[in-house]
Amino acid sequence: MAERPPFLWGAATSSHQVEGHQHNDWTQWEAEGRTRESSGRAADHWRLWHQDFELLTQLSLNSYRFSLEWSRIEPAPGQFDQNALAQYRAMVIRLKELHITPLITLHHFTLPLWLAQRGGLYNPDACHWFARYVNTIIQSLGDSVDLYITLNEPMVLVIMGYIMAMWPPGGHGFTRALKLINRLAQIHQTAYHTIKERQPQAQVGLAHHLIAFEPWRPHMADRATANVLHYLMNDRFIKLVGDTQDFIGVNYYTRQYAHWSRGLHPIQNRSRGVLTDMGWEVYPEGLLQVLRRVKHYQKPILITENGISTGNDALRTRYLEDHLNMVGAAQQEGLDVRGYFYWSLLDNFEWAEGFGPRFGLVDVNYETLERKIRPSAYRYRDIIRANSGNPPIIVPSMSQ
Ligand code: IFM
Repeated sequence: MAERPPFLWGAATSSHQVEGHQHNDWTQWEAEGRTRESSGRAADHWRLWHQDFELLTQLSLNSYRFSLEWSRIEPAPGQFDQNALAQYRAMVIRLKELHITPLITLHHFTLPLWLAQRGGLYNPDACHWFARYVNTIIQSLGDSVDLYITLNEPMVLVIMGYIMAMWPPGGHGFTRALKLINRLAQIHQTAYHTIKERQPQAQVGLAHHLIAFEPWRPHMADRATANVLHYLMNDRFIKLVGDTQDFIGVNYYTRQYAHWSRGLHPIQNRSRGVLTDMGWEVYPEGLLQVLRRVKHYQKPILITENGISTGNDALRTRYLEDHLNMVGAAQQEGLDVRGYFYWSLLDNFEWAEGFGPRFGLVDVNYETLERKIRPSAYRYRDIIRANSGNPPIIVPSMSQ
């Protein structure tokens, strides 16, 4: 029998949120004053990645999820920046030396400016251009990476950028946005085949943002609305891409409520339970609920993001413990959960919200760029160390 791959204990970041020094559709959006702050040098991970990778080791992580910045790699159509590719290659090599498995995201919300100026993802050639970029990466990284996420949270991208106009490109067209969902599925599928042709052993999937939807009241109409929301926001994209995903990537953060009178606009309940600094309800049971819902796809599951924005690190510790307990419970029920990536390794640029929300296992001083490992990260390390054996995950008590 093939040996079971080790559980992936990880942390995640994305290029625009930590690297700094970007030149893409988001930096343009920021320059237009559409965000609280500009990303600027962010955590300067582009320069300080060496030191950040040492943090991964100190925390006993065996995997790191990060994204490649398309605008850096292909600053002009068809022109690939060899220095950028060389740096990403060096990053992957270093991770392997440290026995850390890279999980690479190929697209995490940002677009090169040249593509944004040509209609962005609406351009019928976007699919072909993305495949060309992916092909270049596969050639450059070769066999050293065998875990890929093509798109991060496609439904969030559609809602925030193309329906609510809160992110670039600032669209409001509902019907057009629905078409974009199909386009994104096509972009993913083409990228999936591009990778698999060159590297059949690679495991390729997406990171889906899944919300635990519940009816506001135990009322038939609210229950029906919750089911519609679950279908449209959580399920539809997973179904659309079907078998072109080798695992289901789950990004889980919170629960939201459905009220029939609000239609497709779910409600955040701000008067119930503990809230994060972004006003999201902390609801660990929701993680188990969404994991149960993806069970029927019968694919391995990776929790590709789960985390909390808070200035109260004791709350982060509790969050980690409670959510990891849910992962353990899911495994006990027979769910094939193979990895957990805390969002985020570092404090990061939280899109329209700027640098205010603090998600990091590691505190970043944006004046000095000094990194400081938070106590919650040490607790995470201790849980990892206590779980070197087979699943299910067990969260040991603090004194053990
Ligand atoms: O910071 C984001 C990330 O880019 C995508 N998933 C949710 C995170 C927290 O909002």
